[in-house]
Amino acid sequence: MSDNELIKALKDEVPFFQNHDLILEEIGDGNINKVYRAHLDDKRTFIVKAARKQANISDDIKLNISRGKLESDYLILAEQITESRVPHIYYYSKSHRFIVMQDIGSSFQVLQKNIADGKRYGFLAEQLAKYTADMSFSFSDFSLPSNKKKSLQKRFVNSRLCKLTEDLVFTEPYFACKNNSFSTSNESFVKRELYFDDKLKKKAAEMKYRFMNCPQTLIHGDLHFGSVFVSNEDIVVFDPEFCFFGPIGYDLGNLLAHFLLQSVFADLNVKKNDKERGFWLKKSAAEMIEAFESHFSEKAEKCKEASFHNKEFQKAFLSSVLNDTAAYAGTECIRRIVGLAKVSCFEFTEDEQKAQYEREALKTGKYLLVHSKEFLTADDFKDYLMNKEA
Ligand code: SR1
Ligand code: MG
Repeated sequence: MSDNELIKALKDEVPFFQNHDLILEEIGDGNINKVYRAHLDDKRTFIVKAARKQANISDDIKLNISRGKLESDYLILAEQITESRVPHIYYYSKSHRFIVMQDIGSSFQVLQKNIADGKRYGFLAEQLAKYTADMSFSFSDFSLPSNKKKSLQKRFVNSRLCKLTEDLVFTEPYFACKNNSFSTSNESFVKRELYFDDKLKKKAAEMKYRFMNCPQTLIHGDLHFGSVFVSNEDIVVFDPEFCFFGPIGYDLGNLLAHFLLQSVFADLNVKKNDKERGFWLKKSAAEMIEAFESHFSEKAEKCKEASFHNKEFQKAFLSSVLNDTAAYAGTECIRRIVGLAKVSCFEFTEDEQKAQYEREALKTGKYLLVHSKEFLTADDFKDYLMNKEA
């Protein structure tokens, strides 16, 4: 759909756009959608997200344009659970497949860019933990009646985007796939450490299977630092188009990976005097997991379902969530280095710096994936993170 066709559809369909002039300013630089700020003639602004049939990042990837429906449904539910730490949804167009949502304003910026620019936020770890704990608990069997959970699970079947994750995160990074790219000097390193490491490939296959067969709760499905806005006091989570009922540890693991991808960059001192920032990033990651553990256990202790009121069960459950968290942090680190969709905010002045960064981030990802079963409590993450070199 062209911009003019979109403007026409917006004015025809959205009740509060009728009788207004509007201008669309394209603001999105994402991989698979077009995102605009709509300026109305009365000075109000809204965000409009239009699904594209193929990914911006690769013409070979064809997508379903109905995915915005699940994204709006997730955001409507999350608004209630998370005290509005998501944009408000005003309208979803079934016929033209666009979403009209709240423009949260210029006091919020994308976390990924701000973290890369060196900003630090004392509240970040706690708010990310609270968001993931509140969401994952509220849509799990700890909280929902069995039949309600199953009908929601059915509603949030997101086959096409899950398949994209299955391919891009769990399959392609582990063989010489045409979508993969990395520094030429790392060719033999990647072959040895990824493509020919059978133990690693087995673990990646296990985590893929678990991603496909573990409907524990409604997850965001792509919760990286580019899916979070931050202001001086708050976060807002957005872009949950990959949402579905999956393993609780997937979102938390993705967040952990992005703390680590940033800290590896900082620890290598690519920008001078960055070591202290690397320490802050690892400390924040450890605090996030500790806060998640305590929020989730606190909720589980008060859960309504009597059979889950068992301390030993709750402890074991949380440990398995933390095993998944470590493993999915590992798969996310690996795919963001060799796979199709990279983290775009890192700048390197020399090729060897970039190659070294890739190797360190891959070693980090591998360690977490292969040793995931050793991460049973938040303290295990703290020990690892606080003693981690690069
Ligand atoms: C076709 S690229 C898709 C990737 O970008 C999104 O951010 C997701 O991470 C997805 O894997
Ligand atoms: Mg996205």
